[in-house]
Amino acid sequence: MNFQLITTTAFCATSLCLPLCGVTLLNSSFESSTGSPTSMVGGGEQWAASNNGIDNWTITLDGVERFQPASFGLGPAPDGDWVLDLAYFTSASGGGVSQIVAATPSEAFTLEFSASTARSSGRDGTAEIELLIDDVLVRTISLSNPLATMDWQNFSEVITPTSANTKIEFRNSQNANLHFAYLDGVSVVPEPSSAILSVIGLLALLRRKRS
Ligand SMILES: [Ca+2]
Repeated sequence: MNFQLITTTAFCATSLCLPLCGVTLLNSSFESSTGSPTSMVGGGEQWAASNNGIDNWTITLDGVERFQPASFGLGPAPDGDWVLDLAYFTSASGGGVSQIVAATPSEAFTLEFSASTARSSGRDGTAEIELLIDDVLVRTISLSNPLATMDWQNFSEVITPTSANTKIEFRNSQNANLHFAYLDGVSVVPEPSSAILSVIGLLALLRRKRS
């Protein structure tokens, strides 16, 4: 394979990744909701797990908080206007969100997301965000920020699905009175090798049809 073909293939993989990779995460930035939050506390929407109104996501453990950081003078959200605090209100047992995505077993993809914590309002400036795939803990993100303002960091994790329906869950299992666990900008990116192999297969199929 020469350089031009590699370049062309990589371009096609990027251009065609959505229909090829088949992994789509909906409302990945938590911008939309349906219905009314369970309560409003300090200007933030409190969504109990029993009130599953954050579109396309299932609220897990006790619940989550959804709010617009700019309205609190905390700066912009990494993506859109809204973010989540997985440390739910005054819960001592945690909060989270999950979504089941259609995937191709063994076709790896990269999960990207932004996370932050802050030290204010009695919270100590640390937090742990857990990433679970199909209910199995695959990574714990330890956050630390001595400031009262948000300090967003970007993270990524390569996921190799084992089933056609892969459950992605983010959660915080700490005492919400002591931690902020902010999450936003979740996205799915196909692994280049998978995408390129898919494009190569598609090109081969087209060539056979023409011959
Ligand atoms: Ca957002």
